[in-house]
Amino acid sequence: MNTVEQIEAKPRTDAETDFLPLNGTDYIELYVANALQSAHYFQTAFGFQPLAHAGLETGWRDRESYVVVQGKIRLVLTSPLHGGTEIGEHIDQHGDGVRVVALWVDDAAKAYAETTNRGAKPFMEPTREEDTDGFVVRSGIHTYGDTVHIFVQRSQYNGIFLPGYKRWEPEHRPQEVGLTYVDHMVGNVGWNEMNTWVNFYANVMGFRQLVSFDDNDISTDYTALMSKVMSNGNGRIKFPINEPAEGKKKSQVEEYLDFYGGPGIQHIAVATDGIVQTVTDLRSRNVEFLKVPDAYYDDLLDRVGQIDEEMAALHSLGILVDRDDEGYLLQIFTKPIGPRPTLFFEIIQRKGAKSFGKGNFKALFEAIEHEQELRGTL
Ligand code: TYF
Ligand code: FE
Repeated sequence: MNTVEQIEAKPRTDAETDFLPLNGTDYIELYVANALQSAHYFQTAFGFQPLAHAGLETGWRDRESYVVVQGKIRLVLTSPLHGGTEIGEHIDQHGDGVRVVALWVDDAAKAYAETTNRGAKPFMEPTREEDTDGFVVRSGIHTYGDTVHIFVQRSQYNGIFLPGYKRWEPEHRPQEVGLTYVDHMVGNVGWNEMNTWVNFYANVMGFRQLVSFDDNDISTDYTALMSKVMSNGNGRIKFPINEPAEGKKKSQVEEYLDFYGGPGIQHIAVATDGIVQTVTDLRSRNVEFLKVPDAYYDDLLDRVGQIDEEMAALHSLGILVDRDDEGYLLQIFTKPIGPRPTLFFEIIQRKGAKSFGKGNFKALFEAIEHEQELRGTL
């Protein structure tokens, strides 16, 4: 059994002192070279459903966005429509990657004021956008690298996504695979930048640190990194932050920084209520996952105790299991989803556990190192 340093396990109760109440993740926007094909990929491979579209047909001249949805997870895929745009520059620097982590709030002007007054770098002043379905207010601040947080106030909006978007109804509608919500999103930051960003989420956004691992935990024989988990007041938003550390081999975080051209989102963890079926479906659609050695399953039952799932199914699908004081979790990691070894997805099912799979770090990081070796980047 693996014990996690649980500095602050429960959502805090002092809701009235939370200066930045967040209702959840509103959407995740990726800047990509070909939004139409990316949307197709997220539909075909991951079972997202088409939701909304904006572009030339809706009066935009410089960009096009497709919005896909599964459970509460909304992805926005955005591409430029000509050269010389901020989007094109982002794609040139980073490859396809996450530009916006949008957070759902009741008051976007207040979220902007509270955070910028505490030192956040402004990205977008509170802006009211409206159409015949009502209005939203959005505002935004910068976080690490070129990543931004946009606060979305949508209580007065009944439209399909945001003003300016039209419902998108293509013929192509592969079934969902059971993804339900964004569990956490991990950021990789630069050497010695961990504390800067931990302090940013603590002081500017009112988050608290949940779990802390230091390099002794996870850089002894395998990948060198430090990881701290920041969580908002009600626990709905969890942002682990990784920093590279010196180790025997090149840190996977450093590899990310080299290829992403700086800090950014490393993985998006999406939840499911039935990971065996979800991963079966994803594998049938040829989503590729990291492979841990068969030996991982030899002592798994000793390590995690009795679980509801069939060990043989977990083994054949490559699903990892870890236990903490409150329960257990099941998780699996995709390979990077583009040409650069940067962004990947995690599929996670929580059965009581609030932690992040520390007991799997060794097997996971060895699997990542194996991929680095194949890439020649170790
Ligand atoms: O989010 C987490 O902490 C786990 C484990 O580079 C993890 O998913 C941590 C670092 C990393 C890959 C996975
Ligand atoms: Fe994770």
